[in-house]
Amino acid sequence: MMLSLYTIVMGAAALLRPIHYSQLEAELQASPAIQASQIEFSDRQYILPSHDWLVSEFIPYTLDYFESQGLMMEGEGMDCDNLSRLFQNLLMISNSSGGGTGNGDVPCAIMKVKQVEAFGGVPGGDSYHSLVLIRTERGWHIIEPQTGEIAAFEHYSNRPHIEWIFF
Ligand SMILES: [Ca+2]
Repeated sequence: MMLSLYTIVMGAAALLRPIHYSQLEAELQASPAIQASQIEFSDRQYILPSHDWLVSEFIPYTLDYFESQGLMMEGEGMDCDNLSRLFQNLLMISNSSGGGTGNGDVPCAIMKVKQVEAFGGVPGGDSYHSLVLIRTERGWHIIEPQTGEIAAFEHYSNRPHIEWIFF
């Protein structure tokens, strides 16, 4: 089977303003459930993506991309951590396609949690789960890459069960 790669371009209008990792770190640590040792940044400088672009263009593109490539949950080689990383990497490719990587990476992290409460179509229980944490101009949000569901991080019920956040 021939797999084709197509990308969605994150143009200048989708990138809003620079933000330093220290601010991102401080915002996350404002939550009593999150310690500094649980957060790892790869860069110093990030740039916020447009929330509207994320919701109306990037998330639908990603779901369509997964489907078009036959990428679905199958064994440990294609499960929640893999789909989360693919989401993050597709966002990185979009930034590169738009020529914006010189301004920084998008603050999009892989988050490992114990999925105590259900979210985004994934049932609760005592299993570990991976999903995406992202900062837009409207604050912090979590995204379930399997379904595209997005919610404000402040309302995320599994916040006390976060293991780590990796940007
Ligand atoms: Ca895996």
